[in-house]
Amino acid sequence: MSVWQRAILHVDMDAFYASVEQRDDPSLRGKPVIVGGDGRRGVVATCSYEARKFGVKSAMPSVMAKRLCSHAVFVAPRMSHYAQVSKELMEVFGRFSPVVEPLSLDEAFLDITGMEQLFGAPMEQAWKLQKAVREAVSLSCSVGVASNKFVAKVASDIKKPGGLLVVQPGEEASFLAPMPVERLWGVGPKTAERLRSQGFATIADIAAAKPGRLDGYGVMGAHMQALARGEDDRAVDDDRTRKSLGAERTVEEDIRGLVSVRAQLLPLIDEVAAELRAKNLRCGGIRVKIKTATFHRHSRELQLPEPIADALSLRAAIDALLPRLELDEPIRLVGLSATHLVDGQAPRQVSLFGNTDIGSDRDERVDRVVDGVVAKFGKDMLKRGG
Ligand code: DCP
Ligand code: MG
Repeated sequence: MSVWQRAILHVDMDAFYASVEQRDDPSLRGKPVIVGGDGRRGVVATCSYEARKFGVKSAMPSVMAKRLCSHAVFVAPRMSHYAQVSKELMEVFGRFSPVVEPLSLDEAFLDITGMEQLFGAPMEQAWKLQKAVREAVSLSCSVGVASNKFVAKVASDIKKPGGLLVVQPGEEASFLAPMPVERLWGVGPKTAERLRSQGFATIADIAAAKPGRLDGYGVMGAHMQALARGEDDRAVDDDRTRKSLGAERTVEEDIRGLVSVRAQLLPLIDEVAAELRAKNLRCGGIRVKIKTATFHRHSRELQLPEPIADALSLRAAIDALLPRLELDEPIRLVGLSATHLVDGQAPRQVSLFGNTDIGSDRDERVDRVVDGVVAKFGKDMLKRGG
């Protein structure tokens, strides 16, 4: 019998935009290729592995990239072309599992639990997927397989490019142990610095932290420790479970940092809350997404202890979620989605948020009154303070 209670595959294309450009123009093959703007204010979206040898990286100013690798060839991004290639990729992924969660144009999680009969052991499935991708689009990808999403994602990254790594069930924690704390989801450069100053250098240190030592990080503390121990029970979120509604906004000038992002999200919260109530729904999760100035998308999701539909609870949930996003790059779009939608009439549990007031019926009633006024007099009549 298989020891795999769950098998999650993470696939991520190698140097995606740059590899597409090298594929389409043979004269670029074997050369350091940078996809991005080469003007004075240009930014590197990505670069070929030949350019990475010189230290060139995503999100680096092009001016600096030129200094590191003066003979690099710059190519302007062709976003709609990459989106088309991405569609072809997702079609290939769909042949390997009915449960596919795309994370961006070039990566996805596949739940391959119980697919051994069809495609063989996880290692074999991963290998077949790499082969199918190469045959369909002539591009290389890296694949990781593990018992959960987090470990699978790290596994796909560790042997790039062209990597294939299967972390056996039970080996998750020892696989992660020697890695630096930045590997943990939600740990950006600032949090990493703080962790190191407190003596946490590796993931093993976080896994072994005594109760209370991570309290200063709020909900993130427990979250980090679970990941560090190789525990992550989030499901692969395919179309059926991803039923959501949301709102997004492109900002006029790029913004950066938590405070600015939060300010952009506040009006979206009211929109989403109003739509939930108008459709008589509550959400069991929220997702915040951002798109950077280089069109890189990234998102974080929070599952709520109970479904909510009022703006105050949504706001509290977003404040819990925001510290988990990487907000250091310039950002051009922010979005908010309400996920895991449930019938708004369903009976409610006793509040699991305790005294924090998330999800209290009173808030929802207040919001309904607001909805009524807005319906009568228009949006600008009422705005929440603070
Ligand atoms: N991207 C971007 N801006 C960033 C990071 C990425 O525009 N800051 C774009 C370009 C990438 C694509 O998203 O080709 C996929 O991102 P990855 O992080 O997967 O990077 P690559 O696929 O380019 O390289 P790797 O081989 O490291 O996956
Ligand atoms: Mg990639």
